[in-house]
Amino acid sequence: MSPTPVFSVTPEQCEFYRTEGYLIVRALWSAQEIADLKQVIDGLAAAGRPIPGYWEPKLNPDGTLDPDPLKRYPRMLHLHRHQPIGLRMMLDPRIGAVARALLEEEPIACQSMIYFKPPGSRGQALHQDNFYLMVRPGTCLAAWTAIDPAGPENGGLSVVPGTHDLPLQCPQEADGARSFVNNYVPPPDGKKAVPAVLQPGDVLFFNGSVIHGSEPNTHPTLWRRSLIAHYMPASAKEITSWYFPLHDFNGRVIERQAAAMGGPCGEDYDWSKLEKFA
Ligand SMILES: O=C(O)CCC(=O)C(=O)O
Repeated sequence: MSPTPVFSVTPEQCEFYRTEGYLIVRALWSAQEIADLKQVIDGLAAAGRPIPGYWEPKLNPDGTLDPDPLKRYPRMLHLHRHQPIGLRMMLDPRIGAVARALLEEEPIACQSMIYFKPPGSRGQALHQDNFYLMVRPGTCLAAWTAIDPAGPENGGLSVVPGTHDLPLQCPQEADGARSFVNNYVPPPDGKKAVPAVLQPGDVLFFNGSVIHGSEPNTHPTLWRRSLIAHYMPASAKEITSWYFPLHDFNGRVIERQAAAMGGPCGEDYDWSKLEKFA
């Protein structure tokens, strides 16, 4: 087996991340690695067997499909806990090298998940990830890997550049016809979301305060699968306990305090907590 290639981030890339709050690393994964991942997740999706707590598709007993494709193909949580390839990819040294360079310290892995996003799926309204992870002090870092080509035509991800220094914003109610999550954070005045156009194997890294999200997949045939992992700086003291156990890049379990708020990334917001948030 050939050794994993060394991966480095240029000073210009780090500077771009510091100014804009995100960075696209092209072809971090090889075509073969993406094909291997696709084979595993497509096999699980086709089988449709629930993975309790992590993936619970709704199959109509009469074999008919719900008009909402996300019922049949919801996102798959914590891939690293039930599929060896999920753990390998979450703790891959190349991801570790980029995360270390961007965080400017040792990263700790918090989660991994798969979005299938078949044609006709709703998107996820603009939001900030640290609203869910509640990493403190500091914020989390996302690594969003394109499994399929991803762009505006199939519900690719968009980011609002330069929003990484914003504090967590109080969410508004999202448009449920376009977003499967009710949490919406509008871009601040003068800023707008720009699409990240990605090829399979490209990875979009972004800071957990960056406002980002996706529109529905309106393409008639193209899926928009992605692998999303989150990391936190080793100096952070707390995170929502839903992400426990955390891992360092050697796979060792790392302990941190449980934050009082937060929950699974992309879960509906409980509006009764709004007062607590403010
Ligand atoms: O992939 C998407 O469509 C949305 C994912 C996202 O925004 C997230 O995981 O925070």
